[in-house]
Amino acid sequence: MKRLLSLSLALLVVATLVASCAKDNTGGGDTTAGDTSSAAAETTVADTTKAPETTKAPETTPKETEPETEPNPPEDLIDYESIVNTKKDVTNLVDIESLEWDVEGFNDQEQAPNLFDGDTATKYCCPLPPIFSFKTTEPVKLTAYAHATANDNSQYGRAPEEWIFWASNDGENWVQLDYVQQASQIIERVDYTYYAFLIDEDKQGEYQYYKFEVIEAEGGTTFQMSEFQIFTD
Ligand SMILES: [Ca+2]
Repeated sequence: MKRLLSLSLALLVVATLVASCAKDNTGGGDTTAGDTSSAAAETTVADTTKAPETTKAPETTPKETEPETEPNPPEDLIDYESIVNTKKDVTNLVDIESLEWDVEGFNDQEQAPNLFDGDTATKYCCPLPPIFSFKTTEPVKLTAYAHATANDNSQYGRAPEEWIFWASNDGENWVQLDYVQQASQIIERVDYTYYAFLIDEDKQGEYQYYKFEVIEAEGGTTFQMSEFQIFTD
């Protein structure tokens, strides 16, 4: 009986010791693991917080510069004849007396009124970058416009390469009807040739003042154009 009691006691002591060891180990483990994971977590959190900050900046920069560098080529080549046949040419509404241009032609025979004489053999030819403006005799909703190359575009590439066509109802507050870059993707080095451009539906509206701003020519520092036309539906 005594033996049994001592064995039981011995077992109890061993059990208590084992339990105590396990507790210590777990406790120690917990502390160590806790410290490590908490440190790791802190590092990870800190890293993750830092990461978006650094990636955010470059992401914003390209987005902001994208519209400036993004090419805005003209629509696919539009058949000029189909525009003439399906739309109404209202170039006769241009009040020639209202025509103004800020860069003088190279001589008296190369001034802006030549744009509206119905003859591709006469042209407006001047140094870049000119703007010409005109008023129509009544407000009109343009859906297309066209311009023609002149006598020696095949040789020098003086047709406009980049331009903005503006419209207004008071001659002071302007809206953009069309903005074209890289026009040489469709305007070839040919002479006396008309090219038509559609005005997007969301840009269309009744206006009476118009302004054509040439930014670049295809081949250098000289701009020329023989005719300018406007169309409505
Ligand atoms: Ca002309």
